[in-house]
Amino acid sequence: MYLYTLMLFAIAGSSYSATTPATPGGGHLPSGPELDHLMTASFNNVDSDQDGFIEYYEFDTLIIVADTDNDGCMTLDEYKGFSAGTPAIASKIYQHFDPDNSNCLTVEKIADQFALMDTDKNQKVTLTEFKTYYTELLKTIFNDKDTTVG
Ligand SMILES: [Ca+2]
Ligand SMILES: [Ca+2]
Ligand SMILES: [Ca+2]
Repeated sequence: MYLYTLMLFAIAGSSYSATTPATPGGGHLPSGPELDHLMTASFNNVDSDQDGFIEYYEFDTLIIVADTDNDGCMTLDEYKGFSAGTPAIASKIYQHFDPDNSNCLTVEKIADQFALMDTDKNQKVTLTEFKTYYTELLKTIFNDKDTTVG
């Protein structure tokens, strides 16, 4: 477990270096069944009443549930413990939402993401809407590294 943690720190610390070799569970962009499983698991994480829709309050609850020490901040470590993705993916997603590296995601900071997911604006996010959002999010995050060189 300790070694595993160290390895993750190594991955996180080198995410901007040249192409990472395909480490099992590492920082590659998931695809196919792996991606589908990740998105469905993430959706179910947030859909706390399991009715097949993410409602806005459930989106708020995501931060509150993941904030295990109840200090109002979801830190990167707290997010990793909650996320369905690998720690490497969780780190990238977290950094995307925390560009100023405050290590503190609040309900307010992610509130507008709900509107981005809910494309038909009926105040419910379906699994299909969620998958569309998540796919775009991962594309954005994993293409980022190509544009930081210059
Ligand atoms: Ca729900
Ligand atoms: Ca916290
Ligand atoms: Ca909707």
